[in-house]
Amino acid sequence: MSKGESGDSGMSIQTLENQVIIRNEKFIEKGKQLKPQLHETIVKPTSIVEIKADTEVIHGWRSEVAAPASTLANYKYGKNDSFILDFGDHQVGYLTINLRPAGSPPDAPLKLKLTIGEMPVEMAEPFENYNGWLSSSWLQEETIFVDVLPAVISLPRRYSFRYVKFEVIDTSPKYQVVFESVECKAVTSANLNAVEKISHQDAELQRMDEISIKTLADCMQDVFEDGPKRDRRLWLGDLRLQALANYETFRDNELVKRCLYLFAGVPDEKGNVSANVFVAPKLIADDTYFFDYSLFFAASLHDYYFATSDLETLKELWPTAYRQVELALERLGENNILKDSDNSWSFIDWVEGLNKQAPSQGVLIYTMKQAIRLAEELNIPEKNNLEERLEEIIEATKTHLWDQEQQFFISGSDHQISWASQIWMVLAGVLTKEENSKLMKRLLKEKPTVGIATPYMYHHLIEALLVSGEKELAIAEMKSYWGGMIQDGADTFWELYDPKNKDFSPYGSHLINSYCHAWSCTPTYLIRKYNL
Ligand code: RAM
Repeated sequence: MSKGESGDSGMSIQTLENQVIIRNEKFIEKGKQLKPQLHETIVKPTSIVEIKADTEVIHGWRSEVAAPASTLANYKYGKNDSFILDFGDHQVGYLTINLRPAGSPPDAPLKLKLTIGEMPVEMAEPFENYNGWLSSSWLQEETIFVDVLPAVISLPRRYSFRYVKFEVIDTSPKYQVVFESVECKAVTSANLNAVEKISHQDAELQRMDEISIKTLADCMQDVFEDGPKRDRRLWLGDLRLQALANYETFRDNELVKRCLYLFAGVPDEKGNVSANVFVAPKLIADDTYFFDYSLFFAASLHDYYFATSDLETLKELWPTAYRQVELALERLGENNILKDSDNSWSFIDWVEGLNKQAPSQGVLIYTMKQAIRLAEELNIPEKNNLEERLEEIIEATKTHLWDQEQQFFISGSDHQISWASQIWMVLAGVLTKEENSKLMKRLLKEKPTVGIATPYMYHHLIEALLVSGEKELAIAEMKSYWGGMIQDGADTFWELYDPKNKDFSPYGSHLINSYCHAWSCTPTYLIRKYNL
């Protein structure tokens, strides 16, 4: 049974009361064996900064250098004093603070508050005011009591940040503290030396490539995390895009393999793989299932196989991939069109009011084609069944979802025309290349109101333009979107970005957004794969 609690965006949180998981210990063990080593680097802050209100910049807050970080130990801090350190770039890691007292012997503990953030806004807007629908516990902060000084404090939690605010809540009237040093032990499982450097003649694309790689590296931990600040876990939709970017850069194929085995290790009783898994305290499938994300298991296996030619893994994981397609086909009505229901059965994008029917039908066709390619490699009879079904489904899609008069795909009982529907139908190759190109141009010109909310869906827009042969348009869109993020100060690419509404968050507050997010890392894939 499934219950839902609605968030602001109309998507609902899924909770299942009687989720049954069939653990495949062999797969789980394989996933475990592939656990990566983390590489550690010590990073020091670059500056002491002040955060200034500025209506011209994103979120209304700008960081301004006040002094080099090397001068930190020149200052003494007492009750109600504070300062902010800038580490110069995005970091994922563990903080160590080296402190000594100044003045009389410390006659009371030091009470210190830390606020750790990826963006200036996190330093400026109090977390107490946060009222979004995701847990406030994702906001990174600590209150520490230090009984004995001098002290070296190594904080146990891993943070994702560029800025750290130190607020001395109290020392005592008799002493102050000096921060001798602060450093971060940055961690990643990515091997930066494995990436082939490119020097693009277009500086903007070069910068986009570099930031994408940094974004991907910071998300590459024990697994491909979606965001090292939030949700810090393995999501299938994110994995698919990370893996594609990885094949063009780090080529850490073992990490992709590990993630595939982890998903395949914990299906439900029907064989459905969940939208995301937790890896601690042990491998646990979340009780969230999305139509599109489950199918992306097949897509991710397809991409993995064609990147690695690892036939053994393909053979072992094929039944899981095929099962996702079988289950997806069960959702088709008699007319071979997916049954629509409330908004959260399929993810597609965070855009408000998006009907998921047509874009999901596109995802189904797209992944069926990939499954057929895999069946072909395996030389198995499933190929013919899939091909027959595919033909009927494409036929039905053209008959029921293509609106001849409006020249757009429509979705749901309200015949919604969304960007997502056109994009997924183009990626699915329902129409010819020429028709796709016309459709994409019409989309960019007419700009239907149900648009795009995430870099995730933007990735698909760019790829849809590329497969329709519209390279110039793809580059222009990439530059205005990811380029816009860079202009707005991105060190790593963000989970959400709406150039027209830069405070946008589907969670009710931009404070909880993730500013280093897996699904935003794909410009490097697009640039390298399509020779942009
Ligand atoms: C959010 C995260 C995650 C994504 C899901 C569907 O919670 O951004 O990356 O995959 O949505």
